[in-house]
Amino acid sequence: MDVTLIGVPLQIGAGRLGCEMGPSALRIAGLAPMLEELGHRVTDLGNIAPAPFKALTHPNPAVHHLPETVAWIEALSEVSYLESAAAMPIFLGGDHALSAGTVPGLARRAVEQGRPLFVLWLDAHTDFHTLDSTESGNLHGTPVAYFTGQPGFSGYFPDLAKAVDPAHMAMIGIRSVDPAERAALKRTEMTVHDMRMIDEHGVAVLLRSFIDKVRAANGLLHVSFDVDFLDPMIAPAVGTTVPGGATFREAHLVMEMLHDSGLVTSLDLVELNPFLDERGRTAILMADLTASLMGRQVMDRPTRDFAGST
Ligand code: NNH
Ligand code: MN
Ligand code: MN
Ligand code: MN
Repeated sequence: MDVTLIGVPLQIGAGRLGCEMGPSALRIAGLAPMLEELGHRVTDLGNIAPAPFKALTHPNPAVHHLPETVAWIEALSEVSYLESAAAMPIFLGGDHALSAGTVPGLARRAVEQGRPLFVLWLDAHTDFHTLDSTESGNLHGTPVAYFTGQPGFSGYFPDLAKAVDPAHMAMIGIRSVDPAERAALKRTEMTVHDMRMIDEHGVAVLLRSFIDKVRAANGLLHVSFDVDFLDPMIAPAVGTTVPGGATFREAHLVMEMLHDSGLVTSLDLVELNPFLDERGRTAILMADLTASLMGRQVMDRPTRDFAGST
């Protein structure tokens, strides 16, 4: 497969600085050679830069770095639209505000291809705040509300070519939801699988039903992978650790099932903060999980069963 790596040194969407170094850490962890070893043709575009900033303020006084974030969204939505034409883009974050750019660009591409865009959100958080509801003002908490077309972004974030249908999304790993997000999510058809769902049913059952849905609709599948989906014991390099996350084995299983589905067309790797890492272990784990998503297996599997029993 042709794979394009795109570095996004964005950090002002998070509450602590450091995600700017994420793209470098993922490169140093050996992501490109790992993918090449699996037979992929990898092109690294280097890091992108934001569009020019325009002065912009929002009535919610908590909101910070709005002009910079908008400038990143503008640049990213264009890059993700262009780079998803012929190859699989992997966005090396950078904080999760970057998905407010990548996903709208992919949604525009999906319209052109006449296929619906589905999004798998792997995260401890739902990132479903609007500019009005965010209390931290950290805009990495807003991308899902924005790209699913919730009200309140117009005149601030760019207008969407096409909103993602919340019924085309699943969130897995959730364990931190603010009251305003909870109330807003209830009004949508979003599938939100919290950690209790994983504990009760196993992650494979939850993921398989989403994969089946994407396949039945002939959808494109974007995966947005926040480091804090993982348990902080195995992935300390993130500013917003929440205990009780996905284990090493659960995360690998998710990646391996996604690979076997053959449906994933783009990927965000976000929230890696190398300043908080322990000798690169989180960066290496993220690269390793990406390799699993891109086809690394322990043993070859005799058949790929697209009917869902993988
Ligand atoms: N919901 C919180 C906020 O909006 C936390 C968001 N932080 C994240 N999201 N890391 O993935 O501030
Ligand atoms: Mn997130
Ligand atoms: Mn998170
Ligand atoms: Mn692996």
